[in-house]
Amino acid sequence: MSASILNVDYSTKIPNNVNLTSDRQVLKALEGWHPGYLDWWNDMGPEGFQESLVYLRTAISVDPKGWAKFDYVRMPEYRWGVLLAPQDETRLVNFGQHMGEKAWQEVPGEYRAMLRRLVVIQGDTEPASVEQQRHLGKTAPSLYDMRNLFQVNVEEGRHLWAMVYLLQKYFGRDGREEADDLLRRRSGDEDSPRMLGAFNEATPDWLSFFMFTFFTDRDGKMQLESLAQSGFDPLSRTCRFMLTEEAHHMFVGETGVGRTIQRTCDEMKEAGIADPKEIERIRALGVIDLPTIQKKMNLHYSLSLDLFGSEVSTNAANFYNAGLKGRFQEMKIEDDHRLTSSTYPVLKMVDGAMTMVDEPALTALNMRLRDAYTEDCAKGVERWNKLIEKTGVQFRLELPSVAFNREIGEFKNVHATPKGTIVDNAAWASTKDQYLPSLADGDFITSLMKPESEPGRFAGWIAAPKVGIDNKPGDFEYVKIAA
Ligand code: BYC
Repeated sequence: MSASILNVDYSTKIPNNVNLTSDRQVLKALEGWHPGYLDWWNDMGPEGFQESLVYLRTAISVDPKGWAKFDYVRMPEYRWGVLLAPQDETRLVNFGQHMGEKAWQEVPGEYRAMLRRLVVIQGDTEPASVEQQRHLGKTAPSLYDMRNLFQVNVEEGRHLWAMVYLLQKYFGRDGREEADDLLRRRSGDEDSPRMLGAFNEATPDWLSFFMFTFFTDRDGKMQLESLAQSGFDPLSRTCRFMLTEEAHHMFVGETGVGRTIQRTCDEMKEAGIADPKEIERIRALGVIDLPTIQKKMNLHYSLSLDLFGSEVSTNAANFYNAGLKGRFQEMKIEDDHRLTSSTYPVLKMVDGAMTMVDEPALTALNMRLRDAYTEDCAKGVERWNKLIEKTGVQFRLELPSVAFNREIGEFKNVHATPKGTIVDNAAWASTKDQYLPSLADGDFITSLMKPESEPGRFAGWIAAPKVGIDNKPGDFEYVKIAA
């Protein structure tokens, strides 16, 4: 593979590895969109830190082994680029009714609307998350964490660019309109909200941010993996490179929650508190008690499950049949990749009871992806449990039932406890605060969110990381805060 495919052209205003200089029309369209993007970033991006120098990685290549360069950057000057994984000329459509055809380099006319919708939904989540997290810099527990937040933010910005490139290049005038709308909608706005539920929720504190990057970015991973299977090759190549960036976001979430847990358990031991349910005594130590961490987890997991859509979905079947959106790791699955006659077990509400029902595999694709997601989440939760176990504290975190706190799909009209018991409205109303963060829990967590901006120091509720970013020493100044 030649270096020119892997490396990024930084000589143009919009860094890219898709040869934009010889694609004048698209370059012009993207240059036309650029000022609006910068206005959006300045208005809706990290509040109060736009002038600060942040030690960020920037992609300089799409080579999996060495694509990033680290340096101090002011975020509005970050070089958001259009980067696609290299093209494989021999690639085929690998599933659905067009299986075996050459992968498409242009949008198939009959699937234009469907494909545009998938690209727009994916694109909409990226700026939404930046909006949700924009106020968190002010309460960062360390410069290390602040830098990680900003890294996640600029890369979500780049993921928006990735989708906007597809819209501008392949969808003509309506693609341009959609690209403008991506800058118009706002997370949580009453009149013009973001498209998917979880992206209109608040991210009020750093524990929420870590849970979001663990659970919601992991939905991103599953969805991007599925879109990376697409027969529409530019979408596949775009998503493949996005996935390499996504890994760091989930790392931030997993280690962030892990370090919170570590600190709580260490402080409990130090104070001689054995019972994790002694919430008031534990909180008095200035750390977040494990039952509250469980509640935050219940909330973010259930919000993220909603992002998979309905368990049984003709949309999902159509996306698959058309060859636009595959299954998680489609090529590792051994079957006919058409799913014309197979079935898949789906958990449904039947006569008021949760029951496994075999559904046609084609319409059960959202359920299947969600199952893979749950499995992936469970592994991370087990790693957190290992941390707790090592400290000797007796407590286990558990993913709640998939019926718990749902707004989309089979369980949207019932109330279920985290254990999966269906309860009536009155029982739900009186016990809900045991399962989900209450206002008082939120106030307590907020009270801990005091910024710590001395290099090498960490707020009292969170442990230091084991290693620095880019192997930097513990007291490295990850953000030079502008006065
Ligand atoms: N909220 O057949 P259904 C990420 C709508 S995260 C609101 O059940 P379908 C990231 C649906 O649009 C990954 N509406 O579901 C993470 C449809 O509307 P229409 C983002 C919802 O279509 C962190 C109707 O209900 N990427 O990257 O099979 C930070 C019936 O739909 C919701 C993608 O999601 C909801 N939760 O599946 C930054 C990939 N769920 O058509 C970034 C692209 C469903 O009747 N999207 N609806 O008007 C898709 O693959 C699918 O559209 C969905 C929904 C999985 C989202």
